[in-house]
Amino acid sequence: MEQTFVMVKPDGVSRGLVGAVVSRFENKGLKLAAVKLMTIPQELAERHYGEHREKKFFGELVEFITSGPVFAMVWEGPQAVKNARSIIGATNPAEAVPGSIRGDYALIVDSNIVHGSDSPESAQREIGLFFG
Ligand code: RTP
Ligand code: MG
Repeated sequence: MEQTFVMVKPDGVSRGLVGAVVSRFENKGLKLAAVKLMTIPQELAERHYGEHREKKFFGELVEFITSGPVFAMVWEGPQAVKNARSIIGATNPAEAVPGSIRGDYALIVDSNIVHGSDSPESAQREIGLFFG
C-alpha cells in the first residue's frame, strides 16, 4: 500500500483549517497512518525543501514553513501520492480548481495551506525526515 507525506502549513494551522484538510483526505478514503503537530527547525526545513535550494524564493519558503506549527501526516492507500496531490490542487491557488483544498481556501502561492509529496520516492524521503 502506497504512503504519502502531507502537512498543513503554518497558514493553514493558524487559520483553523486542520479539521477541514483532514476531512477531505478521510472522505476520499485514504487512511491516516501517523500525525504530529510540530514547529519545523530551520535545518529540517532546508532539507525538506532541498530541491528548491537554488530558487529565488527559497529563503522566504524556509522562513514561512518555520514560522509556526505545522500538522504533519502520513496517509496511505492506492496511489496515495497522486490522490493526495489531486485533493490538494495546483501549486498556485489561482490555478487550483474549486473543490481542491488550494482552490477553495487559498489565494497566493506563498501561503497555499498544505504540502503533499510529489512522488513515491519523495514521500519515502519526507516520511523519513519527519517521522524516522
Ligand atoms: P509543496 O511542495 O509545498 O507541496 O508545493 P508544490 O509541490 O505544489 O510546489 P513546489 O514546486 O514543490 O514548491 C514548493 C512551495 O514553494 C512555494 N513556491 N513559491 N514564488 C514562487 O514562484 C513559488 N513557487 C513555489 C509554494 O509555496 C510551493 O508550495
Ligand atoms: Mg513540492
